[in-house]
Formats: sequence, structure tokens, C-alpha cells
Amino acid sequence: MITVHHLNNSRSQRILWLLEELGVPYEIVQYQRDAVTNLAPPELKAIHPLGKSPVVTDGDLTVAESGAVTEYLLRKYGKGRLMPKEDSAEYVDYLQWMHFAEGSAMLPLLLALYVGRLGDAGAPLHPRIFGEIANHLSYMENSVETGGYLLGSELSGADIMNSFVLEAAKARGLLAEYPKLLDLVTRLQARPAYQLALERGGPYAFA
Ligand SMILES: N[C@@H](CCC(=O)N[C@@H](CS)C(=O)NCC(=O)O)C(=O)O
Repeated sequence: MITVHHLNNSRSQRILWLLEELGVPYEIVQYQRDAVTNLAPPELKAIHPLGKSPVVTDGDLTVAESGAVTEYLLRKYGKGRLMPKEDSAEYVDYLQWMHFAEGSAMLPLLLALYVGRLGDAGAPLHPRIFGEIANHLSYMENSVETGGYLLGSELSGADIMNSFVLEAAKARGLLAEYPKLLDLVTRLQARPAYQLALERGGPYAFA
């Protein structure tokens, strides 16, 4: 049985959504962020040394990192769904978007969060941080057709990986200038599988 070690208000929400899209049975172990620090509880370190979420266990296997978890679940349980064939033209695009989410897009969003805590002392870093956020979001906006997805007309794991980027940006009021991304995240969140994942995962501040 697949177990998702799920931290509230976290990237693991997208793994619950992925599993709902695939219709694969899974169970959830819930963890709550510390009310003061917002960090994960120490119990998560018993599952994986990083102590972060998502972590998925499947039999004897433990997989951390959302991108790796998404790839693992799609390859083992996807039956070809939500990813292009490896010999197709879209496959390289798929790989790029899968890595873009955590490898590029999340970094300046996280920097904005942390540097924001410095108040005025962090202001000199804002142009670079918000410039990079705009760089990433513009690239995404220009890559999506109205009504489409990152890879074109079909939903893929790349959209699921990048949903947290869009949700984190939206929560900070940073999507207002990107109408196609606002529309994309609204359509993703309206999917029945996304809604089912919300029901199972519990309150999610980014929904
Ligand atoms: N790149 C990792 C990031 C994992 C990560 O930082 N998860 C956050 C939740 S969104 C977490 O566990 N934070 C709690 C903590 O650091 O204590 C991934 O995509 O899985």
C-alpha cells in the first residue's frame, strides 16, 4: 500500500492530487506544522532523514522529493497516463517542466518569504528576488495557451508539480499580471481529483 506522509499546507497536497488523478489506493499519515515555527514535527525525520514532506512509502521503499515521488508514482502506477511517451517530442518539455518547479521556480518564492521576515533590512534584495519571480512567471505565462496546460492540451505531471508554484505565487498576490496562469490554477483546482484530494488531505491554505 502507498502511504503519503502528508504535512498540512504543504507540497504533499499535490501528491494526494496525483494519486486521486490516477485512482490508485493510498493511505495518509497526517503531520501538523508547528504553530510558531511552521516547521514539520520531528516525527517526519523517523520516515526520512530530511524530515520534510512529501515522503511516500510503498512497501520497503521510501521516496522523498516531490519530483521524484511524482516520477516514481507515474512510472509505477500511471500506465502511461499524465506523461508523454519517452520517444515523443513533448517528453523533453515534460522533463524540463518537472525540474523547473523545484529546481528554478520555488527558489525566489522561498527567498521572498524568508527575506520578507527581515522587514526593511531585506529591501536591497527585493529587486533581484522579485525580478526572478517575474522571470519565471512570465516564462510560464508565455508557455501556456489559454485553456491549455504546460504541455499543450493535456494535463500532465508537469502541471501537478508546478501547481504548488502557482498556488504559492497566488497566495502572495503575485499572479495578478498573469491571466493565463490564474486561469490555469483555477482550472487545476476545480478538477474533481483535486477536490477529492482536498477532502482527504484536510484544510489546505493554498486552495
Ligand atoms: N524540494 C522538496 C521540498 C520539500 C519541503 O521543503 N517541504 C516543506 C513543505 S512544503 C516542508 O516539509 N517543510 C517543513 C520543514 O522544513 O520543517 C520537495 O519538493 O519535496
